[in-house]
Amino acid sequence: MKSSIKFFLLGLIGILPLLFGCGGGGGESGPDTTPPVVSIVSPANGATNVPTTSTVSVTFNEAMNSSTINATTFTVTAGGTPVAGAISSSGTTYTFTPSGSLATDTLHTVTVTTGATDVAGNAMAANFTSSFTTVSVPVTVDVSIGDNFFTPQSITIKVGDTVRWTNNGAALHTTTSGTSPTANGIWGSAILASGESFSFTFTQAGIFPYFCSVHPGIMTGTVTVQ
Ligand SMILES: [Cu+2]
Repeated sequence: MKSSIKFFLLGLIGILPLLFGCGGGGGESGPDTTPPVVSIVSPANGATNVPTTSTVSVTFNEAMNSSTINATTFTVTAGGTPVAGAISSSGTTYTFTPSGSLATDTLHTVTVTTGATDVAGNAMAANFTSSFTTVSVPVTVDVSIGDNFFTPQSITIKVGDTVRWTNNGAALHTTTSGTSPTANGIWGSAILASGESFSFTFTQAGIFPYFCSVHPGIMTGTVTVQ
């Protein structure tokens, strides 16, 4: 009898660690209940002069159920009218590629609805919206060169527009970018005889002073590009 009690006690000691030990591993987390959010949108919200060949992409902060990101839940509208296109994905980024060029000079709205869910099935807390405006149709604006002035002296154009200077005077003149008398190399015509023209297309916004290198300090002008 004594030996059987001893074996029983030894056995009890042997299983104690199984009953009470090894509890410190922990680290298991509860189910994912956090709504996903759009962390990056391209073009950026409020962007202007967006090329009409742009695609539109949204990047989520976590893995999504890709079947829930479709033509119903991820849309682009132009002036309220849906834009036709296809959706593709790479990682957590979903890209809308329009079927054709976007409309020019138009406010576009990007929407991702709460129908989009993450892989755990959590919907976005609210619809995501963002907007951007496409470039306007480029135009050519004329500036007349006289003896000795530019007319109009100051003009305001949009990104993508072209300025065409024409020498309507009798003397020789140039149009040279920079603050007179220092050229900055953005553009510079050859010396223009009467009747000759020079054109330059502005691809960046900014304020661009220029002058005539034949008559520095006398002939200056400014192109403001928005
Ligand atoms: Cu001049």
